[in-house]
Amino acid sequence: MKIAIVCYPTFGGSGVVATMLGTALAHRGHEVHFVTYKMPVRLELLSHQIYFHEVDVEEYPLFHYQPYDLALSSKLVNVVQEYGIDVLHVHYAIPHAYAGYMAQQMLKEQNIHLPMVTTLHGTDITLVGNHPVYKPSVTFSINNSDVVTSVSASLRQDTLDLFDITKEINVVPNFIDMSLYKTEFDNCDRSFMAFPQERIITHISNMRPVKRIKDVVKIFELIEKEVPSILVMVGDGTDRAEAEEYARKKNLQLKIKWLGNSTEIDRILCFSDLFLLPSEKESFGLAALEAMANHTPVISTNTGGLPEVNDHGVTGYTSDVGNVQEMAQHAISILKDDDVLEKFKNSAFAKAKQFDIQLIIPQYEELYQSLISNS
Ligand code: GMT
Repeated sequence: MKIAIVCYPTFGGSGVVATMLGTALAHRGHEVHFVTYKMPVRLELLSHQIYFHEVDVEEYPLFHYQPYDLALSSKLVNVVQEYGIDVLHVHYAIPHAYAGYMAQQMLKEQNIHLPMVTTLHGTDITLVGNHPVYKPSVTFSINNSDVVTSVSASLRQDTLDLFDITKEINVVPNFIDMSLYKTEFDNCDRSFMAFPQERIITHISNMRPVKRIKDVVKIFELIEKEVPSILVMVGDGTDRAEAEEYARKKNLQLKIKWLGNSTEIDRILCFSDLFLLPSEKESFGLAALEAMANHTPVISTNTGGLPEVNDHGVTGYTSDVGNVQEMAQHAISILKDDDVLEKFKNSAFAKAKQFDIQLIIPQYEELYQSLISNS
């Protein structure tokens, strides 16, 4: 099949999922065309099966806001005409599903039918999309997609609760390529990061308010009093400065390493003992799954789709949003005992296997195929 994928190319879960999906589809023999404004961060290899088409938005003094959705829909029309695309898969509803719909309408005028799959990722529904400014367009784009998928059962329910949806929503969970991870538990080299007696705790996110990164520091503050440990903070965003300031006030600056954005997520997770994800909202929690694939148990909130990934008492623990005391107690119970830690590490890895890419990609292929056969 010839598949066009639209996504955000930055450090965000939806872009990472779209990039992994496209790469895996190309390995399975499909021709994949990424259409976005920048090369996706995790798209390392351009092979003859993978194409990247950059959406250029012309600066014009009259425009206070540049019309990206217009440029994207025009680019889609050009790519479909030039490469004979069979199916369009847009990740994140805003504005991708809207631009995809416009491209479909323009192509219809030329008797070209372009079926569209829209994957809902989370904040496009629970935060931004739900805002009255966007809601009518998001509702329209979802209802007019040929197939709609959501990355968790919880996000499916949120979508049905928040919008007037007439379309069926298929749950296709996020995934991970387990062939990249070792099957035997193996401590990666941690000597350059921490002293031998210290546990390594990690958090990875885009550090926006929804991630509650000050809670990460507060949880660590409590853990560190009981278990010698360091905290590795990966990512960057609006809330980083305030959390750093809090850490300084609490004299934790020597115990916390702020690494900024990184393309070496697996290398970092490989030497981690615990992953913290105290988010306000999380439709799935791809970072938690990446941690688990690296034998790292997860302390998270019980919001959104997180309980579908993180099994309470098995792969880690889940708590109510903001309950830093309980999250710290759970973390300490895992970290203070080598045997308990190893048991959690192994269970986290076993659960991650349920989300192996090999089990999920055929679900997308089947959806594409059904659309192509019906056109
Ligand atoms: O909030 C983020 O981390 C980025 C955001 C995105 O759309 O790029 O992530 C959302 O999609 C991810 C991939 O499907 C999910 O794993 C995240 O849980 C979801 N984030 C939220 O719902 C807050």
